[in-house]
Amino acid sequence: MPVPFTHWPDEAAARYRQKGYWLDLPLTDILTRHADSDATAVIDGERHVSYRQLHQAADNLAAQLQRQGLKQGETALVQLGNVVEFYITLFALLRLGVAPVNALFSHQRSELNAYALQIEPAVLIADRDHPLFADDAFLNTFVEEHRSVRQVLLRHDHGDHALETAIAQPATGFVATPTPADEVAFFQLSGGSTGTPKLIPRTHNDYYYSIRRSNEICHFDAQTRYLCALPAAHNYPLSSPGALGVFLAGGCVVLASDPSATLCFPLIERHQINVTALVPPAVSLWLQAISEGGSHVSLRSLRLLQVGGARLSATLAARIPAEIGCQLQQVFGMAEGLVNYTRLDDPPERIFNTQGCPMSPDDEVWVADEHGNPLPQGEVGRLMTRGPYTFRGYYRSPEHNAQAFDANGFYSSGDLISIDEAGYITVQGREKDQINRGGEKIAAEEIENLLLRHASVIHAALVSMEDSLLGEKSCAYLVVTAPLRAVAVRRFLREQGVAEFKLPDRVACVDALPLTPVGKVDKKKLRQWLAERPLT
Ligand code: AMP
Ligand code: DBH
Repeated sequence: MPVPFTHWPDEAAARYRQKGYWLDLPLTDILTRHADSDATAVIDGERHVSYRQLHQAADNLAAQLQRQGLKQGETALVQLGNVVEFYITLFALLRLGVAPVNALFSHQRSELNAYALQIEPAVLIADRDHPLFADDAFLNTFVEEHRSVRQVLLRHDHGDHALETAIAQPATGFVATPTPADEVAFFQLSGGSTGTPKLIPRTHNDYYYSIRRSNEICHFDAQTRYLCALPAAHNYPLSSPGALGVFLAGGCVVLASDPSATLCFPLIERHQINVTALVPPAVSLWLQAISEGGSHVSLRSLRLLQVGGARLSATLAARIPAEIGCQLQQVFGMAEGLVNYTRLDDPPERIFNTQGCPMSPDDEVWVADEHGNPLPQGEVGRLMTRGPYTFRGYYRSPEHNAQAFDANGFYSSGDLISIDEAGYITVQGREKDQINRGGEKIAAEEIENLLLRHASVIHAALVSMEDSLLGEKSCAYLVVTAPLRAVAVRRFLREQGVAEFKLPDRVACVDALPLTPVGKVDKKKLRQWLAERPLT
């Protein structure tokens, strides 16, 4: 049984095939086409892994999982950081036709449980280096609560569960069983705006096209040496063009566990990195490190710096070529599909001031007013889009889909944008109830629900506040029955098992939350309060 998802209408699918966007090839073609190459595909610390070895390792793992009874149409929950095993596992599961959710390494109990509840995974693949899996306490509860899980593999495990052992078993007689190219290959994670994190089904056809087209625009080729310093599972460093773009082109991916200058600068010099992808706060920290002059490392090999995930100010943008000495590319994308790039030959003003234009000629993007009607060119309104690699529905979320899509299948991303006469987009704001903390998205409702579990909390509202480094941080406004300090609130949330970046940066206890005329919490007013009376 294939994983259920919202298909594109037949007419659209036929058009995308006819135009050569959908090739009916599995995503694993990205790797199998290089199966005989001894060029280095991944550098992870001191480990250099060739394409041949990567391909072999993925098949070994796939064969081992197949022998243990894993089948096409099943799902997997994976949590691996920026390590070569992440790509080995991804390709292994794709070869088997098992669709993974790749949780971020920063995710904790709450997120993993929410994903597992939705996909009912047959296998869990995680890492002993993650605090959750350092001992068996969480693992035991997890397999107890999620009865679908038949198999557990752990990186850096010394016992029966070792992922490395499974990867080392030769894949004799293995026959790959990928899902059909127009079925779900894996799930992407949405930044979300609802109580439960939403999953985005991505097919081989749509994802492969987005990667191929990204490579054309970003000029990735066999000489590309890409530093992956953002979370490897995230859509941006995975597919825009990201590591999968590099593999398709036959280049080399170098892994870094975080985007700090201390870690990344020496890697850039040592491995002659020529392209990388950052979020705006990391750019600020890189510029600071350069201006402090403490680093004697040369970044001369770096030719292209992609910046996306959150709004980049024009001031910061202009400092990139001037102070880092490389070209800037703005990337405005979403795990749901649509990705916009400034083009490499765009004039500097366009690169500094816009978030680029859609990558595909068949991306349909327009701007809607609050009633869903099209606005004249240049005006600010809601981004509406559909196209050859933009999904048609969140996994098993009919109520939410009814709101997120219009009757013609256009997805409303919750971003407020304007489009100029050349078709370039500027992100002007956001309508969705989400905080973008330096590229890490927080769904307000998810945290509010957790806050309401606290015995002293009667009402809770999470809103964004301006921050000079991260762009936005989060502030929790609480109505309480007994005084609550910020440390206690954060401790409570940590105990609920939620990712650290989602903990409120500030907490304010108030007598009542402001309401709109219809009685909803007035978040605009709350943000106004914050701007007028910044909390210390
Ligand atoms: P996600 O749903 O987690 O994939 O996050 C996608 C969202 O990130 C978009 O809808 C935007 O709100 C935000 N985003 C991504 N790239 C940019 C960018 N370059 N500028 C402003 N916002 C961005
Ligand atoms: O923020 C994002 O989700 C994002 C940013 C840039 C993305 O998914 C992408 C490029 O593909």
